This record gives sequence, C-alpha cells and structure tokens, in this order.
Amino acid sequence: MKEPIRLNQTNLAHLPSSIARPGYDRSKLEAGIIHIGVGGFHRSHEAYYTDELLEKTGITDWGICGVGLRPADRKIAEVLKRQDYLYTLIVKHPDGRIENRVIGSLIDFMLGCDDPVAVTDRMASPITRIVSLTITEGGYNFNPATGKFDFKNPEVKHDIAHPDKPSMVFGYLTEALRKRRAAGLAPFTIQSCDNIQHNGDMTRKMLLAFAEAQDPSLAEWIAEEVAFPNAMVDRITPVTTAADIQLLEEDFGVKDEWPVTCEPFCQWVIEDKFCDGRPSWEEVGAQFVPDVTPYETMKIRLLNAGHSVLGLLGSIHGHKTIDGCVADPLFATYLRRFMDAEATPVLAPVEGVDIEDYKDSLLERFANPNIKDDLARICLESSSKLPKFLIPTITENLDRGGSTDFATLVIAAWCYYSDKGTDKDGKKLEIVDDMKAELHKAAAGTPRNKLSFLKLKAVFGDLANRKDFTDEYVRMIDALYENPDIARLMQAQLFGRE
Ligand code: CS2
Repeated sequence: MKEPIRLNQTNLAHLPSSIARPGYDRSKLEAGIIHIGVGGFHRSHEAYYTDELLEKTGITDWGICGVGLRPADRKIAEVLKRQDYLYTLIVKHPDGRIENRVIGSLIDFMLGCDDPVAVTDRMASPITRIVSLTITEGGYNFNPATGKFDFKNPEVKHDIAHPDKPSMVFGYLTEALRKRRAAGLAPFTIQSCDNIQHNGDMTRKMLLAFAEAQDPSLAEWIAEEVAFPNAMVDRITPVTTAADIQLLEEDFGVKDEWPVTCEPFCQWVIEDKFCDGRPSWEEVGAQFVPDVTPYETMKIRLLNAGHSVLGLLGSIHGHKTIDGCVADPLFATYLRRFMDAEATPVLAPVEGVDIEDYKDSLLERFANPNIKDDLARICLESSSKLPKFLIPTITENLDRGGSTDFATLVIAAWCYYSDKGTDKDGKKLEIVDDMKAELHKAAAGTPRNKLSFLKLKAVFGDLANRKDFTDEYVRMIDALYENPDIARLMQAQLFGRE
C-alpha cells in the first residue's frame, strides 16, 4: 500500500484524483464569517455550503475563521492548524457510495480561552460581517421554566463583571459589539445554526438580557442595529469514528486526523435579515424566506423529535444506532405513528412541502445503513433537547385534546433510563447530560412518588400538574418498572392494550 498523503495545503495538489478539493485560491480569502462552535455539524453544513459557493463564484470575502471558547476545543484547534484548516467531508450514500471532498472555506481558528481579547478584536474587525453559532441547544443559557436568561449561572456572573475576559458566548458577542460601536462600525449579523425554534429570536433575547445587565446603552444599540435571522438547519452528521479515519487512509490514501462524515441530504432555510451583507448561499442550494417558522417547527418536531423517540426507546431495547432502530419494523411503525398522530396535527402547512413526502424522506434518511448514527449521540444532553423537540408537541396536543400517548411512553422511558442507566437487560448505558445528576435523582424518586421525574420544572414546565398527561404517564411508568421490555409497551401502544 502506498503511504497515505497527509492533508495540508501543500499536499492538496498531490491528493488522489478520487478526492475533490478546492479549485479556488485559498490564500486570497478573508474571513467575513467568524463561527463559534466548530463541531462536525458546522463542518458538514455551513462550511460545506460556503465551500461550494467559493468554488462556484470565486468570491474572496466570505472565508470562515473558526472559534472555540473552551479548553475542550484545543484538540480541534491543533488538528486544524496542522492541516492548514482543511478537512475531508465524507458523504455516505445509502447504496454504499462514498464521495469525499476536501473543504477549503475554513481558513483560520482561534481559541478564546487562550486569548479572549484577540477573539473579540477579530470579531470587531471591519472584515467580520457575520458571527455564526453552533453552541448546542443547551448553550443559550435559557431557563425553560421561567422562559428567561439564567442569571444564576456563575459563568454569567463572571462575564458581566469582566467584559474583557469573557468565557461564554454572550460575553464575547457583547464585548465585540461594544468595540465595533466604539469604532463607529456597523455591527455584524449574529446567525444561529442550532436546532431551536426561532433560533435567531432566542439568541437575540438571551444576548439582550445579558447586555442589558452589563451595559444598558449598548443593549439598546444591539436591539436596534443587530440582525438575528432565524434559520432551519439540517444534515445528519454522526460522530467521526476511528473507522472513518482508517477508511480514508486505507481506501483513499489520505491522512486526515479529523474528517467529518455525513448523509447526502442537506437543507438550510434562512430568513433574509442580515445587517452587514451576506454570502449568496442561495446559489448553492440554501433557501431564503421571509418567515422560517413553519420549516423550523416541521424539522424540529419530526426529525429531531423522531431521533429522540428512537434514541430513548431504542436504547432501552438494546438497539445501538438509528438505522438499526428503523430496520426493526416495530420501531419504524412506532415512529411513523408518532409522527402522524402526534407531531403532524400540531404543524402548520409549509409552502411547497408535502408533509407526507417529508416524513417518508425522514424514514429513508434514518435508514441509511452507512451513517450508523449512534443512539448515544442522539441521547446526549436530552435535558436540553426534549424541551425543544418533544415537550411542546405534548403540551399543544393536551391543549387541543389530541393524542399524546406515543410521546408519553418516550418520557416514561427517559425516566427509566435516567433512573437505572441500563437497557432492559441491565446492560449499562453511558449517559452524558449536564443535568445527569438531577435527572437521576428525580427519576430515582419514582418508586416513592410516581411524578418525581416530571417535577423537574426546568425540563418539563408544569407537565406534572396536568392530569390529562399524568394518568397515562403513571400507567406507563408502572408497566415499565414492572417489566422494562419496552417493545411490549410499544406494541400495546400500537395495537391495543396488553
Ligand atoms: C439530532 C440532530 O442532536 C440530535 O439529537 O437530532 O443532531 C440531528 O441529527 C440534526 O439536527 C440533523 O439535522
């Protein structure tokens, strides 16, 4: 076997011909975009669209500078630096076909924890016109029980008192905007790319709460001048595995320390609301619309909630991946019934989208056997996902007297999962969640108080007080604690009582 070629700028020209690579001159690019949170999803989505645009148009002002705020981002910082910020996007088709492309839109990376001033200076440079974010659903510091910014967070207290030494995203954004205002510059657009309904509005609300506490006149300026477009983002991007790195090396002859794998499907629907210009991403498939709400709701309540339904039920059953779940007819049927009976009735029509086709396509995407999306990734940080993905569907159905039973079993399963930390056969499940201890404590109280788990107001709001929900929940909890064979309960749900 020939020695694999290390991925970097000098070696680009020598890569095997089966690997697509940037045809544009990266040395001419300027970073009009700063992106905070360079995980797999940013690299398979915004960086991918931008790479396509640079390739198609030859424009030079919309390169991307990545930013990591925390010490945990050091690894990606170092890998990208060694590779001149290049990485391979491995697109895996359902029929086994693989397309590799080296992405060139990322041209720099900065670590905020090493030098926060350098990062806010860069954000305040006139070259920067968009700061985009993938900071996860939990990164917005939003308290679902109060609907407000969480000022109890010690990091918030620190950042309010130390504007020049921020540690969280809101501290960075506020400081950078302060510098821009002082320099007489227009502000940048803040563009959220997280799976949160009205992600732009949410970012605005949280940033204004923070800025108001630190500098009320600046908050006023932000409220008037900064644009926060809402967007729906979509591309399934599993965690990169050692096998992906090996595949690239052995089958394609490229040594890339941290490639990204993803499905072929890709979607980005954005509100056209930018305060200092934007790339013409519509030239490479993004859609600009006046109101993104119906697209976001549809995606979050079908795709993301669908993932959580499979993730929690599947974990207890002993499935490992999303495709493994949907290859099991019971799980595929259950998912479809959840979508049809509970998610669809609380969705508004989406212009140009046939909702039945959309659901069919989700099941096909989930079935892609080459994606192997781990249930552990799906269940990660469920405490910040379910309040956005699933609980609104439950409460809206309760309000309109609709069905909630398919979703209720998922909440009961989540309680069992948080309490026992095992599947139905007692095999340990790795739970990763910022609220892991609280979830466990509340769930472990179930034998004494059946509603103990639901009393976590920060997750469930006032679901514990809704008798129209709790009666069925308690029945499911009883059944599950008596016998955790989740398939039996799913069957009962689908085909009638046990
Ligand atoms: C997943 C998402 O995190 C999750 O639970 O549902 O990461 C999902 O794969 C993406 O939103 C797809 O666009």
